[in-house]
Amino acid sequence: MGAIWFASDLHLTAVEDAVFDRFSEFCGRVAADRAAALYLLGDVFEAWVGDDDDAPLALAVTQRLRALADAGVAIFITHGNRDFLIGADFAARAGARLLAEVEIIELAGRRVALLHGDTLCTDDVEYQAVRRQLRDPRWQQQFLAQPLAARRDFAAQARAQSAAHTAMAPAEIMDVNAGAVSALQADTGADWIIHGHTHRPAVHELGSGRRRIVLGDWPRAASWLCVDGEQATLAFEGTEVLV
Ligand SMILES: [Mn+2]
Repeated sequence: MGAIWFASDLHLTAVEDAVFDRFSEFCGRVAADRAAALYLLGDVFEAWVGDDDDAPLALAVTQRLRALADAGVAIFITHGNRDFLIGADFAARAGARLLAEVEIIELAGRRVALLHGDTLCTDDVEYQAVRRQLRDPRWQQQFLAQPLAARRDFAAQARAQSAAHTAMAPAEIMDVNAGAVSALQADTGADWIIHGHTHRPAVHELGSGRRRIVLGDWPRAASWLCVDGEQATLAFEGTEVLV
């Protein structure tokens, strides 16, 4: 069986951007590896305003993922806090499956919990309140009913507000809450937790062989976890470490 690849927080903004080239290269690598699966754990896009988005970026990412899917790579997408509006239409076109907020998979005999990671950042009370509003199906329905141009304006505004909040909030509340991690671990019985969102790539030992693996953000450098049989490699900030 081929390797299983994980990535998150690509925060793609435009095809002209260098990060898109990084993503394209990565797709080539995953294809050449004859990977079994690719898990994208949220914030592939810096913003997603609806599956009817006809911007060149949306089309280009659809093509890249579809090519992988056609080559036999199973593709899975978790919603991030930026691209939580990715829907069934996009997934179908890209040949991908949308995952639940927390998904449990088995990986080399381990029980693994996959999630974007924002739900673990419970110290950021202001963010969690905004999140509740944005995940409300009625809000989403109303938003998606607006013309594409209005949705793009809203997304640009939300990004500016989010950037201002990130700049103002104390660093520690932007990271995961230890209690939230313990609760997830207890609820799922996971040996490994894999997530992104915090842009703090690392391997945290949770005791008794349990681990929390955090993927890095792509505007800084390509970051991925590759699990190939017994071997797992985490790449971030230009280095690769064995997990
Ligand atoms: Mn995020």
